Amino acid sequence: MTVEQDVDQELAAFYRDLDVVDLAPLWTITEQLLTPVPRPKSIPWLWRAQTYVPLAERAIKLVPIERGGERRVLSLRNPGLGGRPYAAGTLWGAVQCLGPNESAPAHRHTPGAIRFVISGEGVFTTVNGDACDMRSGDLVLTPGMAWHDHSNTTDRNMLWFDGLDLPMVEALDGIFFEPHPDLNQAVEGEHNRSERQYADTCRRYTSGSVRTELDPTPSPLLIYRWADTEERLRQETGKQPDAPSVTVEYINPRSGASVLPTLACGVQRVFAGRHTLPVRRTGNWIYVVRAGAGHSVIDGQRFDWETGDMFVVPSWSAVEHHALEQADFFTLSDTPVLRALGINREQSLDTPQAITGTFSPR
Ligand code: GTQ
Ligand code: FE2
Repeated sequence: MTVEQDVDQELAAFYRDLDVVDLAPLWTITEQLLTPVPRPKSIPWLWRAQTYVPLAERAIKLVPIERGGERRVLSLRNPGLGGRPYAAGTLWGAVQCLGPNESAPAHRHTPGAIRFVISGEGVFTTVNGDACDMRSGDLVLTPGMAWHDHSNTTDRNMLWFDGLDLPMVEALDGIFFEPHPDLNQAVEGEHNRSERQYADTCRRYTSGSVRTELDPTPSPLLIYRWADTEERLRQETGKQPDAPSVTVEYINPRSGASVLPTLACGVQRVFAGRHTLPVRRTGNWIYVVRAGAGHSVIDGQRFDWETGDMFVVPSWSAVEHHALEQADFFTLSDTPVLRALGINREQSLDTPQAITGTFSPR
């Protein structure tokens, strides 16, 4: 036996001895752990309205909403995450639906949630006694540990997008959940109380910087109306008439921080026939196509979209948008956490990406 074979055998025995006592040698895994740039497990993916709307309607026919099941929700399950029901490593995204005169039971939990209505009206979400009417284009907040339930008082189905920080809170081992003692909580007074309290719209949006310190107090304003969002988009367009797109972020009117401590919401409008240059950003992003048609290129892959489609841009993927018709994206990201931790990064690229493939949804 040579000296080298001797050493090899000793080393193999050493690795076995480490393994059986649950110790791992970093030098063999450094490159998987400390990657030069983020390597999210979630992959760019898209869900078409054409596909999910009929399935949500089947769910309304087939599956009642009851205490225990709590919600009729189809989660966006990213195929990169090994079967976990998350849109991205840190974000929950889903389509929730209610049939005529149905309501989803009241509960509360540590994960925070936002709702964005793509179309329809007639549902209100009650948040700590404040009934918030939900109409097309509106954003409704249900901050962590706020009691919430959803009620459809009309004779029509309604669908909306749900976004939560559930996977992030799960990763932090911080999940708590409580059913409300009553099936539905009492509505206190007139609907849309927070909207009347914060009637001044000027501090609900920003196109510039957002307060970066993590603010554990959620926004006291629970509903942001599409008419106000659209007005702010119009003002931004006036300020940058030649830009291919304008972006606004919804903010907490009291502090100037993101709407929830963990979640940032925004709207990006891309003008007809225009395209943006690629950008890489940390944080995971879900895009909901509120209106328009076109395509986006994510890490070289082309994703065609139209109204109601939803897609995921994982951290540090290069993304650019091409609008055939004027497009409005609602966006959800975990950016506030990256901002607060000082690890938020962005890189602009100055040429469009070469397209290496086209996504074809199942
Ligand atoms: O509406 O309360 O999509 O608790 C996931 C968890 C929605 C909700 C979701 C929830 C809800
Ligand atoms: Fe909930």
